[in-house]
Amino acid sequence: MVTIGETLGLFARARPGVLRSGAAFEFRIAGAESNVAIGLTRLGVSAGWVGRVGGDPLGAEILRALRGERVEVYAPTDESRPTGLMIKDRRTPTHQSVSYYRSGSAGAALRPSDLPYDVLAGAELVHTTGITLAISSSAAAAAEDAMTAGRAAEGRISLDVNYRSRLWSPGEARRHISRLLPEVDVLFASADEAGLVLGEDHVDPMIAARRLQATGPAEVLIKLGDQGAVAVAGEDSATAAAVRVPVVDTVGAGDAFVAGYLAGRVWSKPLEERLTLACAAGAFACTSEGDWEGAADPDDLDLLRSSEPVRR
Ligand code: KDG
Repeated sequence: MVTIGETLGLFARARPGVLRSGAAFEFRIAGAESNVAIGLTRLGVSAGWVGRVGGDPLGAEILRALRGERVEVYAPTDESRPTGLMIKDRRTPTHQSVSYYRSGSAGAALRPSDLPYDVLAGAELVHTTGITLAISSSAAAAAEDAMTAGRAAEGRISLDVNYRSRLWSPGEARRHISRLLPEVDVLFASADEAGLVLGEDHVDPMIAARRLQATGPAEVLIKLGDQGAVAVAGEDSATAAAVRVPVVDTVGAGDAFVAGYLAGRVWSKPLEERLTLACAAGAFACTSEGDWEGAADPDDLDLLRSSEPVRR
């Protein structure tokens, strides 16, 4: 599996409170597509990430962290641009807000000539998100070329809508994503994102999944957060309840869900099992801080069924 997108340096407030001088921050990295790649490698599926980083400490940390998670990295270092940055403010224990400092970043300068075409030709699946389509026209062109290369080699294409209102308008997102749907095999969306792409609000999730399927993707997954998820694949359909967990941080749960589903696909699990695995992986990611740090390995998923607080 190969994912394509921008990975950012991330400064996250260590404790809830007002953002003022003296506030303590933790330094991490984050990016929807590399989160998915890590989610896959944690589950034991080999995965690569394609991007571009600046020749700065943030870029170096991205390369180190992804390689440390056994992700194959295909990312030139751009000495003339900074690595993009994200600041996560936590005003209350349950409320986070994100500011991006990514315009003109190395990641946004990703372009088709950066793509490892030989690797894409051997990939079982190429995954990207609406974020990569939104950050710049060259990154969107790279994502679309990667999709074309993956398809030409009979790989599958996976797209997570991942709408970010700070990056583009609903109309821009709808037009761009709708144009690509005939080329997509597996589509992930939240209920709101499904409505955005369909141009209709409050559509029943299963009906939305079938309507999206009619536009191209054979498999459509609608993520419903603490309500679970629904899926259609060809004629099949499935629903799964959310797994109840103590929630620490929900950011990145959607990426872990995607990784769980795609891992189930590689392992040729039936639709219902793929969806159950996706929900378990998404839930597990909520139990720790960070956009990818809580991604589950197969043993972790057993913990969701265990009532023992300490294993010895
Ligand atoms: O899905 C979580 C991502 O949104 C996060 O890790 C950072 O890629 C990111 C973004 O652009 O918001």
